[in-house]
Amino acid sequence: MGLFDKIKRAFTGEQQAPSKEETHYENGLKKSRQGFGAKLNALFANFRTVDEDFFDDLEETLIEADVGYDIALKISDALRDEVKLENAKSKEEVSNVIINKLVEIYEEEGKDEDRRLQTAAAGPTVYFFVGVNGVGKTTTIGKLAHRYQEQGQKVLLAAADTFRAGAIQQLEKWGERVGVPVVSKGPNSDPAAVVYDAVQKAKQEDYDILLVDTAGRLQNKVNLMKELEKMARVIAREIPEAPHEVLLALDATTGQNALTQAKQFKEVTNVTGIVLTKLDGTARGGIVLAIRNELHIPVKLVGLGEQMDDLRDFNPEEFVYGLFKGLVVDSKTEASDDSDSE
Ligand SMILES: Nc1nc2c(ncn2[C@@H]2O[C@H](COP(=O)(O)OP(=O)(O)OP(=O)(O)O)[C@@H](O)[C@H]2O)c(=O)[nH]1
Ligand SMILES: [Mg+2]
Repeated sequence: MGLFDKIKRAFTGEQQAPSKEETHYENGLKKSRQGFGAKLNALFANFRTVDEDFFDDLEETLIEADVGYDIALKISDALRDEVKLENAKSKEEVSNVIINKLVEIYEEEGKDEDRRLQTAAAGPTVYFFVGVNGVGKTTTIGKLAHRYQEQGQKVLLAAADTFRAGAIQQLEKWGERVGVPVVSKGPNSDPAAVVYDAVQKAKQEDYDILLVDTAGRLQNKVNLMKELEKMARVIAREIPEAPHEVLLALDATTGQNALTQAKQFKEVTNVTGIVLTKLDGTARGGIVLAIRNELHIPVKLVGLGEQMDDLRDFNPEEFVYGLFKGLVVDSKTEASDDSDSE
């Protein structure tokens, strides 16, 4: 069943019981769904006819939901075409065109996307985490360490954020909580030296996976980027095909700012995947659509909370479904005013 059909079924109450994963996404996306849904519902509440005012309002609503300027324009163009063809007049038809088009653009942009995390054919797999301060790198490493540990893999962490006071202890705390060792040196030591030691240890002691934490901030941006390049070089010298992933953490609550960060990191590191954190804390899940449309770097993992278990592989279908599902249901119950009562 196509994604749009699935969403339609949810509208009409014909959907099957959600899987466990669906439920997790739905909980994590509650705010986004309500925010997105509330915005589009407000738009439709004032719906009389599709005129220039409506197009303006639509574009504004979509931009506010963080889908990005590009997508907002594409949607309103698509709607213009449908209106010309007289295929969209009623509120329901218009809303269908919008959602259908959003899903279509999203699927089209992502059709060659590989979301799997790459692993080494032999020897340790190395994942290198980058991102500005506070986005959730260290937390994601803790969660991922927990996941691999549970799977019976031998996990090692590298505390290469030697810049921020407390960063090493924070990672060590995760190491203790999860039960995996952490390679560290003192505060302000050379992060590349930490990485070197960690890679050596991972090779000599047959670790399956090494997760490298890095600083989100140095004296300035140039220094930070240079430092990241240096670490990546050290890793590649010791294990030629490593790092197997350069994972950029982006905070979903920062909206379009996250896109700017991604473009900057993309220039200096070979970012292979995005970890979109704090999706549970934003009402603007449209950022996922903007990322795909503008960056062409796959979102591979999503953070849905602060706990060890709150990390998921990104499942675009469940995500988009979660985003629009409430909308469909809400438009059905438009007669009543308490549609936000979940
Ligand atoms: N709600 C929520 N909070 C998160 C998530 N991921 C991380 N956080 C919180 O965000 C804050 C910052 O996370 P860190 O992991 O320390 O971020 P960082 O990128 O390592 O930051 P620096 O070390 O300063 O560069 C912490 O309070 C985390 O608990 C998430 O998916 N959801
Ligand atoms: Mg950190």
